[in-house]
Amino acid sequence: MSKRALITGVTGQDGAYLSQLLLAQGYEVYGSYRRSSSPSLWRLDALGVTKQIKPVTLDLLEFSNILKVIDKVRPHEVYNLASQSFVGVSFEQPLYTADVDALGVARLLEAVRTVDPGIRYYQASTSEMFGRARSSPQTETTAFYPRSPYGVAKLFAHWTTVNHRECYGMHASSGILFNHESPMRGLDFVTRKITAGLARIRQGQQDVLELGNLDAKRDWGFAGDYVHGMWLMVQQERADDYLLATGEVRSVRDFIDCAAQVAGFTLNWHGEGAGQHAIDRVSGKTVVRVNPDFYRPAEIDLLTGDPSKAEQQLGWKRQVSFPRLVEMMVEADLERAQKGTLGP
Ligand code: NDP
Ligand code: GDR
Repeated sequence: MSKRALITGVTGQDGAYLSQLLLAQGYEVYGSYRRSSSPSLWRLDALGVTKQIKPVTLDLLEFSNILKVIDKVRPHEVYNLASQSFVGVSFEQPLYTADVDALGVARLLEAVRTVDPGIRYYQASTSEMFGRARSSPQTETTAFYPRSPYGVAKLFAHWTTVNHRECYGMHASSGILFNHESPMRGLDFVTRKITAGLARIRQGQQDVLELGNLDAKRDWGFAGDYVHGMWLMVQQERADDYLLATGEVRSVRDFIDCAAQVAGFTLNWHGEGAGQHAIDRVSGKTVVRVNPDFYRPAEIDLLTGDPSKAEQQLGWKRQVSFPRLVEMMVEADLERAQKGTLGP
């Protein structure tokens, strides 16, 4: 008998890659999405999995809806990837973010516990919980200090997951994942904003790319590698918390330079702080500039993780290097821009 999995947030980046992975392993995959007049299926379409997924509507704000879905599907494994995942938006919508990302997780865990506490559960936790981290690189035992409503909400969700494991004996794991990107990344996140922006500029569809803090440093990996780590966590005999990261640090400016090179620009940087801008040596045009409107009320300067525990205990190893990740993203967006499918 094949295993049955329920993936919440199936329409997102990770939902698409995880669906592909589980289907390839012979799982029966139920994918849940929020009810809307036109659900966004482009990622599932791009990976060719839309028709193989059994769709169910589930909103983390609605307990009775969650309970009914868990009872109907009776999954062996639940992967909770649904969330208001944009840190920037969480400063504007802190209560909504807390309702979905914090209480929504408590609702889901309670529904699972009510229907069958034997169902295995994965929680999509985040490096944002470390925030103003006290030591670097971060590990599973580094103290948390979130710096955004998103990080605070995710920390509640993390501890709720740990608590359900310890209080009720549930097989509930929390994956503390650092930034992971792909050609399926949402257009508001900085990596995709850069690759899509440069591709549009190449095609004459955009004049200049405006960004916020170029000095922020992150640990960027490939989403396909990270969903494999999620699956490995759920397969362990005992549930636990694991951190997935690359251990490599790069600034937003490093990402721009690498992406610009793949897109055929050679950038020279000028100015300081909010006056920073990059000019393409060949065309003499300003390609990138800072717009302080994209600064956040509280920033995290640097996050980087040590994935040793996951490597040793799960046998997890990321496959895609940083330069290859950037190349994949830029090439995909250049192709989309050429076909006119990149959107505004
Ligand atoms: P996305 O933003 O691409 O996907 C989020 C998904 O959640 C979408 O399918 C969205 O649906 C759904 N969603 C939003 N609100 C609700 C709600 N109220 N009820 C049900 N579903 C909802 O995120 P990613 O795929 O990048 O990330 C997956 C998970 O991992 C998220 O929880 C994120 O916070 C976390 N995470 C991500 C990291 C990353 O670098 N990508 C790193 C660490 C953690 P819709 O399509 O309708 O908007
Ligand atoms: P992050 O990702 O906040 O780390 O959350 P994001 O790509 O939004 O920002 C990364 C860094 O880039 C800086 N930045 C900008 N960010 C955006 N979005 N737009 C800009 O114009 C811009 N300019 C500079 C940001 O200030 C920040 O320092 C992601 C999400 O996927 C979360 O859900 C996840 O939990 C974490 O990664 C780990």
